[in-house]
Amino acid sequence: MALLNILHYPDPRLHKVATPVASVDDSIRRLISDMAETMYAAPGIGLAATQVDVHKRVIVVDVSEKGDELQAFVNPVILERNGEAEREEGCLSVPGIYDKVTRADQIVVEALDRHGNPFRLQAEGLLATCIQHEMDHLVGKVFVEYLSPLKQNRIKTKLRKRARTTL
Ligand code: K1U
Ligand code: ZN
Repeated sequence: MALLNILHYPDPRLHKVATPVASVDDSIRRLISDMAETMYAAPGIGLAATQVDVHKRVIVVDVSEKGDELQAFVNPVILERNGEAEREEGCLSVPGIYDKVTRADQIVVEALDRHGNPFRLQAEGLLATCIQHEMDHLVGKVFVEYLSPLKQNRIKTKLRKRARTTL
C-alpha cells in the first residue's frame, strides 16, 4: 500500500471530470487500498480518486466510530434522493475550512464493489452526506462551491497564502 498526495483547493485538477471504470481489475483494487490508507492517515471519513489526481469514478468512505467499516464505490450512481439536511462539512482538499451545506438526507446509491459486483445501498445521515460530497468530487465540484462567492474568495486567498508560506 502507499500514501497518495492529496491535491489542495484551488488546484485546477480538482475540477476535472472523472471517467467510468471499464473493468474492476488489480489496478483499481490497488487504487482503492491506497486511497483507504491515505484517507485513514489524513485522517478523514471519505476520499475521491479526483483528490489524488486519478480521474476515475472511485470513492472510499468510512464514517464508523472505530474506522473499521471501509466502503468502496466504483462507478457510483445516485438512484434516489429524499429529504434535506444541513450538515457541517470539511474536506481534505480544503484543510482547516468547515462550513454548512444542505444536501439530500437519504439517498439510494448503486455501484460496483472492489470485486466488480454490483450493489445497492440506502444511506442516510452522515453517510449520505459523505457519499454525496465524494461524488461531487468526481464531477469536479468542491464543497466550497456551495458557499457564497465572498466566502469562496476568502478561502482561496487563505489557502494560496498558506501554500506560499509552507513551501
Ligand atoms: O476530503 C474529503 O472529501 C473527505 C472529507 C469527507 C467529509 C467530511 C464531512 C462531511 C462530508 C464529507 C473529510 O473526511 S474531512 C475530515 C473529517 O471530516 C474528519 C476527520 C477526522 C475525524 C472525523 C472527521
Ligand atoms: Zn472533499
